[in-house]
Amino acid sequence: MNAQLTPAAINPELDAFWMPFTANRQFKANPRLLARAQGMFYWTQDGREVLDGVAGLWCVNAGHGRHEITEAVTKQLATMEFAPTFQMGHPLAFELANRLAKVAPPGLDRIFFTNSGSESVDTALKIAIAYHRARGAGQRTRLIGREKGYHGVGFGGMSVGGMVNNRKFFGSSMLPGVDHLPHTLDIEHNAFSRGLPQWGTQLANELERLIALHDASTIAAVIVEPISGSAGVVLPPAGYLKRLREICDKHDILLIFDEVITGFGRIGKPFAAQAFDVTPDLMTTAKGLTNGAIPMGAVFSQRKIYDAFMQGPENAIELFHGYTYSAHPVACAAALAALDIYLKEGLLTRAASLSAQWENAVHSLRGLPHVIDVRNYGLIGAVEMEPRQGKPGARGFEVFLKCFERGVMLRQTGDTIAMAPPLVILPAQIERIVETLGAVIRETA
Ligand code: PXG
Repeated sequence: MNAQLTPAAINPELDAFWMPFTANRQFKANPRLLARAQGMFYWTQDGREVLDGVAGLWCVNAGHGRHEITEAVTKQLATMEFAPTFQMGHPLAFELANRLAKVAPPGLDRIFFTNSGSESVDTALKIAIAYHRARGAGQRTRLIGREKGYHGVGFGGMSVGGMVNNRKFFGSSMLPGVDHLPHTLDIEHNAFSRGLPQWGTQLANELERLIALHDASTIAAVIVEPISGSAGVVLPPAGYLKRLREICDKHDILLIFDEVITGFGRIGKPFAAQAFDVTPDLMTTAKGLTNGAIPMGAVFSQRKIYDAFMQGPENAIELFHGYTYSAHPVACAAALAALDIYLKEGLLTRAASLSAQWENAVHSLRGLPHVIDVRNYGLIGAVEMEPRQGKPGARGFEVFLKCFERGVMLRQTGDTIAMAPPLVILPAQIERIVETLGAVIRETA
């Protein structure tokens, strides 16, 4: 009976896996299966070598197959595969939090563990609301996100997010009391900016308008990505994040940086907060935390926020929130090993020394057919192409696919190609990424 209801499968062995954020039918008709990885490369199931231009999915910052992580994980699995962190603890959780606090932006030295970026975001939003309540400002429950923002797929992150496809299918199931700042992508003023765009700092002042509309006394937090990746790489205009910080300070509103992509060295400092010299109250991370090896996220909190919860009877739970796998011992082992590699090899700042070459390389694509913008910062790059008439995303997908067929894996969002290679990339590999992408764009109508 099922067979009559569903179209005949081309690859029945691929049927059962409902793939995330994927055109399932298109993929299963022409699958791209990765089987092995080492260093800067993947190998497909049929043995083809593919240069990884996007660090897996913005997470494998130290490159693939790091034996230090494998060994730490293997050892931890053999020693103690699981331990609860509700009313119990294990040493690696405390060690990891202490070590992370040392590389964190100033004051962000209280750390809550999660299993993903989405969980980190929902955790940070809940902490922000509960923090105000703990200080007697329980009416501060509103949240402000931004158009084109991506904060994962939980109900909280979806609600403060601003990518329309991630929202529209879920109807009215959004959190109430959420508003959005305008996004900062302005090709008309800023096309082909090298590094941060100069135009658009004043867009931060829109926060004052939303505050005037709702009154500051109702607003808990503002959440933004310092640089957004998912929406196709959107950069903050110079001075924009500082302005957001000033406005939040003036009105006692918490500022949350979602550093799931920018964290762990992506833009030349451990975190974007340090690169842009703007310190948030809460910072969400995941991805590079374990080099992508084991799922894990972390929310970094200013001490004043943690301290605000530490009141009432000592036997009372201060924050009614957490996950079975918060600070999972195997994830902690992976994160500690990843952090060792990052520090030993200088990877948390390596992007800074490569960024000039990277910038020149990606901007060499300016002037190619259909290219309407090139954006870069640290080891992040994007090339935006004009959409085909009536077929948004088709050109982007074709370019992505041809690059993959020629041995370079990139990310496609609509007609934008995003690049974010492992931070161990060699100069010659930067050239290879850009040469392949350039050749493909030249021959794609
Ligand atoms: N916040 C930000 C800023 C992100 O970039 C998340 C939260 C959610 O993380 P999890 O671990 O729940 O997926 C992300 C995730 C892309 C792409 O194509 C980006 C992400 C995930 C998948 C694809 O750019 N970012």
